[in-house]
Amino acid sequence: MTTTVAQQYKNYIGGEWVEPSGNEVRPDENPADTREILGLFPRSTAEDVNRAVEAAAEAFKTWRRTSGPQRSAILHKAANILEQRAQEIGEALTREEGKTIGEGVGEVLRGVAILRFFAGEPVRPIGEVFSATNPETFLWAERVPLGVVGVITPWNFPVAIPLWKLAPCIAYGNTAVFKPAELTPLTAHLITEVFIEAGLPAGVLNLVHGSGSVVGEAIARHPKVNAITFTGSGTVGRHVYQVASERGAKVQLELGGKNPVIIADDADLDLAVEIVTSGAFRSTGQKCTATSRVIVLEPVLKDFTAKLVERAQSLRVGPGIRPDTYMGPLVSEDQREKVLQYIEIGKQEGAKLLTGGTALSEGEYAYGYYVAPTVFADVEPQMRIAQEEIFGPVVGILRARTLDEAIAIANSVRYGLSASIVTRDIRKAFYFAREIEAGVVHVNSETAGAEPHVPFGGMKESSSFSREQGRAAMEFFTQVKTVYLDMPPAQ
Ligand code: UN1
Repeated sequence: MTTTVAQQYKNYIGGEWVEPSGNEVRPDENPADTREILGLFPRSTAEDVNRAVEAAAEAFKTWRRTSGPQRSAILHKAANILEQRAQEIGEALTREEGKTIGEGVGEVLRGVAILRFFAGEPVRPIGEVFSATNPETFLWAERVPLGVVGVITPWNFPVAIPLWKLAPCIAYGNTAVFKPAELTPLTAHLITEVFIEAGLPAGVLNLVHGSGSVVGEAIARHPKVNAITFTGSGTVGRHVYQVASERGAKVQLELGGKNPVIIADDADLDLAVEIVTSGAFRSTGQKCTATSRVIVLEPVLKDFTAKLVERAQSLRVGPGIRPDTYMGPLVSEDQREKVLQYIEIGKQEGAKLLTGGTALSEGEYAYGYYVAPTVFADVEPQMRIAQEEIFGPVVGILRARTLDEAIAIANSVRYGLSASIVTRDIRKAFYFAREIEAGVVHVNSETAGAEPHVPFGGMKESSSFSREQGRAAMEFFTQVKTVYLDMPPAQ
């Protein structure tokens, strides 16, 4: 890899690529090979946020009045452009975030599906008609936009998550100030290009690069930002919630998870191993929906554990750009440090390290943030590695004597995002679906993954009750106006 002069990128405000107010920049590095710098991105200031919010507020005046079919046409066009650029943008995603090329291109195609779903929304019903007490009254309730929405997104799905926020935001007539994660600005830039090419009017989407503590904070505090949708860590999310809700803004949070898979004593163990491997190690475990606890019924504990360890050891770890790689690097040095610290904590707590547990830094791993797929056994429900989100390729095995005990363990965490059971017994599946505290429940499939046309979100500390994606997205991105229209007396 030779070092070339990195391109300097800009913000996109009011329909133009603009220089940030300051001159601080941040290099965007490839976590699989840190010698590669993908670009230099602005570390913007509150002044840049202010410009973007003003542009979004100005654009809202006309965008809210554009017709549904018009908005629909732009989103359909964006979907087609993104589809044409899937390979290119998928590769950029892999080089920037580290996930495998299959996952990178797959995520872009998922973005296409998200855009297509939300392209349909402006031409579907947006309200209800009621019968009023007075027969001369025409009474309806309609969904209207909120205004300027702050869209703050994480690095782990740098195409899908921005799109599943921006597409409904725009579809329902709002305008956006988009602050992507500092670790993945290039994909945010490319998504913005797609919307521009699709003919989105100036000011409807504004992109401001920079840190959470400066740019995110300024968005949360800005009086003209009517709503904020945030996906990221619990600590930051709660702070955003406090700051923004205190001034009366609407806030939506999608936070962490500590997602369990229960392996019932009748489970197909090969299927169970595939479900856990994919859930725990795809995207290097960096999904809020990743599997991090496997709760295994005693009769199958020994067999399942042996098979999982064998499978984890067989995974090809390497740069995501190589087609045969199963698992890429962690996204950054900080994330790798955090994961390695949790591995130490697990060992100190008395969990048994069965495989992995170390950074990989020799040979082809020398310039990347790699950690071997890691499996712990003898994990107890109250251990920190069983309670706290690790966000890396680490999975812990817990034992249970009964299904009730397994479900009680599964529910014994602060989070409630996704959960799965592997069983052939429909009674167990049904009982699990009823008792588990999770916003997304799977039976015989992995904890990660989300279809674009159905509600997505968690219970307990995983979300703020509102759901993303599907028609459920409308609840956050709109408000209700009820209109009583009385016939005036005839002249
Ligand atoms: C998925 O499992 O494919 O940040 C989606 C996250 C979640 C999205 C997960 N909000 O990982």
